[in-house]
Amino acid sequence: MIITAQQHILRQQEQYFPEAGGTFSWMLSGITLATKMIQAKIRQAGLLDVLGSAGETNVQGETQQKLDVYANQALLHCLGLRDSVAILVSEENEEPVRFERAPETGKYIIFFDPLDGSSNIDVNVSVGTIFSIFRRPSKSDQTSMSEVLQPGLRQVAAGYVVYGSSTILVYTAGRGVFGFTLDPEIGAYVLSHDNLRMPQHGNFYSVNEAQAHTFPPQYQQYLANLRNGELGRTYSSRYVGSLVADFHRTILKGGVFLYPPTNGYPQGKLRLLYEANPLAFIAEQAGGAAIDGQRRILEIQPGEIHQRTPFVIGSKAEVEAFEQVSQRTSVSR
Ligand code: P6P
Repeated sequence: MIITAQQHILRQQEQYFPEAGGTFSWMLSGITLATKMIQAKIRQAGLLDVLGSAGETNVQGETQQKLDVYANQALLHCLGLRDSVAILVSEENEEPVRFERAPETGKYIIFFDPLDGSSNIDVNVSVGTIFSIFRRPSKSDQTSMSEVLQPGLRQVAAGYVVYGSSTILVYTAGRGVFGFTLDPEIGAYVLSHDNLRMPQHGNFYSVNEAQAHTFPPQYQQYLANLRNGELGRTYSSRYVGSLVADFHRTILKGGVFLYPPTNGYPQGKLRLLYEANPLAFIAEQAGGAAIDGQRRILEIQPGEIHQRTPFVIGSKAEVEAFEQVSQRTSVSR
């Protein structure tokens, strides 16, 4: 008996968000539709003229790949058609996209990275879409950014799609984590990972070793401990260079992913609102943990929509081991 993502989301909504009256599941269907459009383009990338850059640079100053542009347009279009969406915040757009909707209709704010890791597309490495959903505060001043800059603890749902050897949607609505594999024959996401739990510890660590000499001392000490068996386990290094692929392996196999502060990215490279927050929500819902080196990612009060953060996410054992090293290192300084 197959359970599709739409059926599952409806069931979660009836059970936990009866007041949503179908708007929540209708909104999420906008995301699943857009990701099916994106994956169709990715699967044909080598055949259609979609490889290579669009010749533009995005607000991050990064060269926009054509598929970046397509993915962003697909999500803006599909979600913009959902009346329950009040504001969209995309990695590809400098400012939030606001829809003129009354607060009782436009109830949600959605953040997304439309195609994370897109520079890997040309070499056929997995890429992903990441999304994070908040309720719009009831009393909110449309012009201010306060309704947009909420801590991750207030997310109502979050998820990602990894476009890999298969296309898998993983999401949480605060009641566990569920994975769905796209069945190309029926064009539906089918439940494949029911109540996904992250192993309490793992045997993989995932970090860009080439930058290790520029990491702060506590990160260097921690990585040395992982390598020399200090945690009582042997580890292998795995680094795809595509956040969603590295995180998907971590939630399934356990271990830890890190993007520390570096000379090039003193605040870390990854974005708080549409990369760290959604993955942190999923990790904690699956029994894992996510910190910025000191604090829970979900407790950070954002200051601006594209802000970056250091990122340590994975199994409880590995994240707690980092916190212990970090405390010892700061005491000894
Ligand atoms: P580096 C991809 O560009 C990305 O934003 C994430 O998907 C990935 O985790 C990270 O950057 C890789 O960065 O500096 O190791 O190449």
